[in-house]
Amino acid sequence: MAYETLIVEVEDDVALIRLNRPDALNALNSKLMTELSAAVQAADRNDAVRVIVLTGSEKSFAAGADVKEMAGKSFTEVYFDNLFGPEAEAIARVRKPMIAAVSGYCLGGGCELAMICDFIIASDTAKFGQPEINLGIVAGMGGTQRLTRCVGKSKSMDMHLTGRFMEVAEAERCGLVSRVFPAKDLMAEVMKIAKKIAEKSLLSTMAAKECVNRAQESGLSEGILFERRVFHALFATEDQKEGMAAFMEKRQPQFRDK
Ligand code: DAK
Repeated sequence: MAYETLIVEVEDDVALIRLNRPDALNALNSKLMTELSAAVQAADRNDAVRVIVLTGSEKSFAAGADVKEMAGKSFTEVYFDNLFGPEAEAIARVRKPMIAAVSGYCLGGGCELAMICDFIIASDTAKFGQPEINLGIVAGMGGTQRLTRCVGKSKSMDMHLTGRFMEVAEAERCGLVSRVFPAKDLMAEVMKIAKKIAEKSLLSTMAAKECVNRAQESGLSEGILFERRVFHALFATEDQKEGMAAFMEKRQPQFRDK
């Protein structure tokens, strides 16, 4: 399907979704959010896709929600329209692994979008921030919750209250970013990582994602019990038998998602 604000390619089990509003540094407008939620849901349903990569341009992953589109809206409008709520929820409901590949600006709704992904791999030019405070608003797509769970209260407060930008070294140090590569190598490295994940059993990558996400949403003992039950359940799969047999026979596993 052709999109106006995205470029989508599916190759070697990976759907690469690129935000494409270069004139606005990939600011998230309604069109982009509608298309993005449709594109990730299509990738989630597509049997040719095992991993999704979400990226922007080298200059900007996304500079936030589109301020020009939002500026004149009233409370009544954003409340009744539930601005971006359904789209963000649809993106968060994706069950396949989803990586954010971030270069340049990753601000406001852009940072929130990256945090909805399962993990963030960034280039050395990436800058993260929640600058909504400078616009007289607060984050609206999960930023106060996800950033706090990720980096802790003190740094999250600092980011949300000052609106400052965080360079990538700090982002990696505080756990917002899992790995950093030079900008010129970012996409090649991310695609290698995505393909590595695509080689695993889709049953176990989806189960692992579900278990890790439980850690964000439940107490420790409930999360541990959930993980244990998922672990037990995977013994009902052929891929578990194959994975363990391959280990003992000192060969590569041939997973069939069964
Ligand atoms: N919206 C609209 N246009 C933007 C934009 C944005 N967020 N960011 C950049 N642009 C546009 C600029 O207006 C400019 O357009 P022209 O003037 O050329 O027409 C073009 O992109 C290039 O930007 P600059 O000329 O400003 O480029 P610089 O390199 O000088 O500066 C910058 C880059 C990223 C530092 C700067 O553009 C900037 O500060 N941008 C705004 C960053 C920001 O405040 N982001 C937070 C937006 S608020 C919700 C969900 C989400 C949200 C809220 C609710 N719900 C579910 C309820 C999210 C809110 C936000 O993200």
